[in-house]
Amino acid sequence: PQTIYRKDYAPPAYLVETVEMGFDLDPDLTRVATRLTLSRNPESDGKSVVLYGDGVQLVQLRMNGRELTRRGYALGNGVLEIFNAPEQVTLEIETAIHPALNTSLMGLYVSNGNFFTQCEAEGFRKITFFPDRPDVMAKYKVMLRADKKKYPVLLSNGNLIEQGDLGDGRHYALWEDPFKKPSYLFALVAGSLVCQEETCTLKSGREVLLQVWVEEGNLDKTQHAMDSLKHSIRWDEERYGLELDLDRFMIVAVGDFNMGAMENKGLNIFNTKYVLANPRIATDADYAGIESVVAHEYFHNWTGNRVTCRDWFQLSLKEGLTVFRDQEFSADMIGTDSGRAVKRIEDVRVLRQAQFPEDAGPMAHPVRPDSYVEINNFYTVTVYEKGAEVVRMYQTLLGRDGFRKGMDLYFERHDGHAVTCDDFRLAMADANGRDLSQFELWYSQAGTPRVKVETAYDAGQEAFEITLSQSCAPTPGQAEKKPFHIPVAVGLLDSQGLDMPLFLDGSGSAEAFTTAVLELTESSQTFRFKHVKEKPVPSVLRNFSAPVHLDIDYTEAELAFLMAHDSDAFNRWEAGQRLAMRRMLALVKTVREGGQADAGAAGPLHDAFRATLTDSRLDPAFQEFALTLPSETVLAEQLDVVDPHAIHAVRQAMRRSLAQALRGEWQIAYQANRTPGEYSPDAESAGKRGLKNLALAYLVELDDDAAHRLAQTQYDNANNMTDRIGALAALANSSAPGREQALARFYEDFEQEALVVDKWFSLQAMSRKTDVAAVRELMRHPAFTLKNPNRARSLIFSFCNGNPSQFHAADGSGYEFWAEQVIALNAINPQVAARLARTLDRWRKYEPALQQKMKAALQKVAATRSLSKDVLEVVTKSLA
Ligand code: HT7
Ligand code: ZN
Repeated sequence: PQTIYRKDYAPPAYLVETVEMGFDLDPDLTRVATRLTLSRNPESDGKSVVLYGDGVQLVQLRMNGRELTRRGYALGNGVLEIFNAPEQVTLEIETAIHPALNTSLMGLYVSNGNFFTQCEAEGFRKITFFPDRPDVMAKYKVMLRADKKKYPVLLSNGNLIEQGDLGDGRHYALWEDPFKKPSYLFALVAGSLVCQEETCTLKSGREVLLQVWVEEGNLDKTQHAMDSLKHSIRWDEERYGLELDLDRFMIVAVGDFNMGAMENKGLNIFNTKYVLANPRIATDADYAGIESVVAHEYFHNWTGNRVTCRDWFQLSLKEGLTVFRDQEFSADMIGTDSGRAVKRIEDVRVLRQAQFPEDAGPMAHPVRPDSYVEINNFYTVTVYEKGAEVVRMYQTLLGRDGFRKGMDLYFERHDGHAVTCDDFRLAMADANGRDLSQFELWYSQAGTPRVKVETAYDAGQEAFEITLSQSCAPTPGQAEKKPFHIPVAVGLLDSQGLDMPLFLDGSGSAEAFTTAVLELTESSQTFRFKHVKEKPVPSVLRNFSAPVHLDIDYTEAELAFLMAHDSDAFNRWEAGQRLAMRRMLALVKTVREGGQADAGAAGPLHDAFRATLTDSRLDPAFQEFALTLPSETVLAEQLDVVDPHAIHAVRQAMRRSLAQALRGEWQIAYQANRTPGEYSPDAESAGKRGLKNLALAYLVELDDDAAHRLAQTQYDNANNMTDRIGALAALANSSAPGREQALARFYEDFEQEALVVDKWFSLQAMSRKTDVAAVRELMRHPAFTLKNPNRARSLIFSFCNGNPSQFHAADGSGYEFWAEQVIALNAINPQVAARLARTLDRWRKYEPALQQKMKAALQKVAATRSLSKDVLEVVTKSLA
């Protein structure tokens, strides 16, 4: 397959002004009539109109009123080229498509009898021939016609202009979107749906209609999504002065969806997982996920839709920025300082768990990639989460006010246009009178930089020096890296654990502050603090001020001290993680050398954990994170050769020893954090439930009768899904006599709720008791299907990515299973298959015996006939 390069970007030869579409909707054969008005682009000297089509049948093609013969155009490899077209062109295109056969869930497809579209990134070309690229922005008018009984609701972008009967049992609706948009933001929905609607008065006084559309029977699960939407609207007005520009904003939930949600202009389409919630079916994490995804899609209306991407290499322009905005929104919704810190910890955990490994593997790519084979493979944690970190660094460097000035200038310059990551950076620089040219390297260089910290204290001079040195390992195609511009936030703690006032030499500021943002721009730099009265303990990279690995030598005593005293909550958490990590890595080494995973000697860690667990001043949500050991994936990242079984054994031993040593404290925490009464998903209650369920999970590690009874009682008495699933997960990992019965009962109680059945599959897939054979058995369950992405993810992905000790079975049976599923999914849904294909991309990091078996599984997939370019790109790059 062809590789597309960023350097080859050329503006389109023709721009589209208006798009009029007529859909005659039928699941078996839908006809689409499209009329485009185009004009030659003064920025291009091309003379051909270039349209893309993917799997669509061309029924008719007319230019300026005349049918085009095969001499006037060429059609091949998904490209329709009309040669020597005049300056102004009207094209009439008729296509035929087959929505019911479309299992890729891209373009127009059918889910549970209703029609939906998904056009990002290149799905519009599965509907009609079109210059389907984001720098072609046009105004759309869309006529939908369909059977009135089966499809009473007909929705598209913008405003409803007209609707009525067609007389033959069919009806129509005409929609007009007043804003220019790229084709990837086009959407239609047709079917039997119901909605919750509310009006909302904007700051300007304008009234808008908000709707959340779902299948019948789900109206008792839409309130949280609606509330989240209203909060998002308010927040964007207040924080960025950005108002909703439409009179009507719709969210529609669909059960078959490749990703989380899609920001189509005025008609957001969502995976049901990110809309439907009530206490019976949704956990605290689900509630938080809905709030952040609703916000994310809403925020795209400005960062993505009003200002969009010039080409798909710029994807992070909208995604990194919008993730940053949704992260800040969620933090503000919690409202407390400790809540903000917990949110930051959560986000950094995702980064370390998923993005750092990606950045160190064969699929590593810059935030703004240089090439791709299949753009769908680049909706990655690097583009999204590292992209958000890059945006956050502007705010760290420029301050909140400076960042806001940059945002204002960005919209002033680029509203209504398709632009690049450079345009965003220049807006930030110009609005603040700063030179941010070196900052560009965050977009163009892949890999996670390493920052090494060395310190020296001179008591006589009362000076403390911090030397920061940076490096970055090679990544595919990038052997050498230039130094990044890295903001490193630093504080100094005195012997009481209090922040010292900081006087940074050369800063020109006499004002004392307690956190300094050091700007590391060279390979190595020394920063000198004056008036430092005693030897401090430095707190470095506060609030995780840059997405880097930090090499710093702390003693165990210093880590325990930071864990207890640092005013920066993120670094308090970080100190605990370092302490645990150090102990666990030492044990992994012992196990690898044939020793026992004896975690009993972890005295300082037990003391530090006990102190955190029993400190009643701490926020329970913070305690939960601080008392959770680094994950097996994060541990694996620290090792040159990964032995997943040794890692698993050590983490388990450590959990058991913490359960044993702190048994009484866990029991007290369990009781103290009950949340009796009516369920509420607010952060405070959710934090308590989180800590209580962590206490339960530790206690059940002891696998004794008392713990089994505690879990069983919690299961029986739960009035919400968080507590129910917390208890069930604990039971599923135990040898409790009631384990099987609880699992069976859970299924019976919830078999009508697809999202809960997903949880049931997922929980079993990730249980330590579930091996490959058990997963195969679960696949035979009548509720299992590979065709629904949520269901495939709940069982297959959960097992392959979330159950390392079983997936990496020494006989390679997990890898054989993985290959079979990638191949099966490839035929159904290449995008989902390619996601699963990523599971083995770090095979070279594993111990040789496993490596060999992983390689064989990858080769098996690579050798499969009719492999999609999605999967082919992943396995080829993995094997390279
Ligand atoms: N911008 C949306 C991306 C998306 C997507 C991409 C490819 C295939 C299917 C998809 N569904 C959604 C989601 C977002 O980041 O907001
Ligand atoms: Zn997005």
